[in-house]
Amino acid sequence: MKRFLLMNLAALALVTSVFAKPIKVAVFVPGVREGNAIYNDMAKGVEKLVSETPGTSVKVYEAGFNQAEWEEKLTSLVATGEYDYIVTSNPSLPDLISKISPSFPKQKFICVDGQLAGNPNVYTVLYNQSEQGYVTGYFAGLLSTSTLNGSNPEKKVGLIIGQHYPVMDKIIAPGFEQGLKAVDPSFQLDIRVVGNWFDATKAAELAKSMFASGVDVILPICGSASEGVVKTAQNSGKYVVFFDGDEFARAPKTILGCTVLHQEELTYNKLKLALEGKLPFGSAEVVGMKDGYIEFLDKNPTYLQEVPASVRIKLEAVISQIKSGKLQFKVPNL
Ligand code: RBF
Repeated sequence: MKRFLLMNLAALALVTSVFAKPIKVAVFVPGVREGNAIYNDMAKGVEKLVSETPGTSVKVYEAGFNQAEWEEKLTSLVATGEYDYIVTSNPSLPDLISKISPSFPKQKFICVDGQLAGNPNVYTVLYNQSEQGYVTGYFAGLLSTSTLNGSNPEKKVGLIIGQHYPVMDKIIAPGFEQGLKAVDPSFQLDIRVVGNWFDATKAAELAKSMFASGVDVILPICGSASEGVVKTAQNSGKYVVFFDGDEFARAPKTILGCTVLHQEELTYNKLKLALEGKLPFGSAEVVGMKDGYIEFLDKNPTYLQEVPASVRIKLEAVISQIKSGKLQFKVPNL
């Protein structure tokens, strides 16, 4: 009887090793992938790792633009109990995760572009967007004061945002403004709000009125609504600088700079560490230019052709100061 039991146990061990439980990952997109580099790149990072890792699978769940539904949608996803890891990206997600996590103590979460320390089931990594804002603002200021045809003498630059949120109000916008004022302290930053992350018509109207008031460069951080800003800038002979993704191809003579987040690589690397049992759950990390996760795309042909050398030289000096640690930006507490 004992031998029979042992044989059965051995057979069971064999079966479980051959049919090892697959590792399932869900990507929770708080919005939609299309037209939002930050979300599309997160999903691409997970998909790439899963395609390279036998015994893993991924489901991408798009929660849409109605933020009032996100908590319920995330709770339903977690409640299936199917996923070993839920990967998401957004500074507002840590609060939702904190609400949900106590009811599902086995669920692990990885949140990029967010910050939460102290929950052993949650790992977060925030970008140093003080740096990203500063570099982009410094570049926008240099463009606005340059010899380019579309630049005017007014010291006015614009920022069009989807909505107000702490990372924007405490980190990105102040960083951008600081960069502008490093070019000339008399610069004024004109901030306008679309009210959502998709209304390109509204964003176009805002851009039009800003250009009419003397703005010559706009940074749109408003998701797919940015299309309205790009089109208006093209029609007005003005300029756009971008955050998050490589957007040059959308309008090569209009979009003159992109300070990107390497979100695909960041998501890939952190999930890989989790699968290897090495991700420090419970901690909140910050990454920036020095780590290679934020980059101003200074090798792009549009940038090299369209932007005057005098601008490029000044900008590159600032970038190398940041990379060497000579110029440092601390992310303020949220
Ligand atoms: N950024 C996007 O590109 N698309 C979005 O749909 C989007 N939705 C957001 C919703 C909330 C509630 C918050 C707080 C931020 C959102 N962001 C979105 C901004 C994003 O997290 C990030 O700050 C910017 O993409 C700049 O890197």
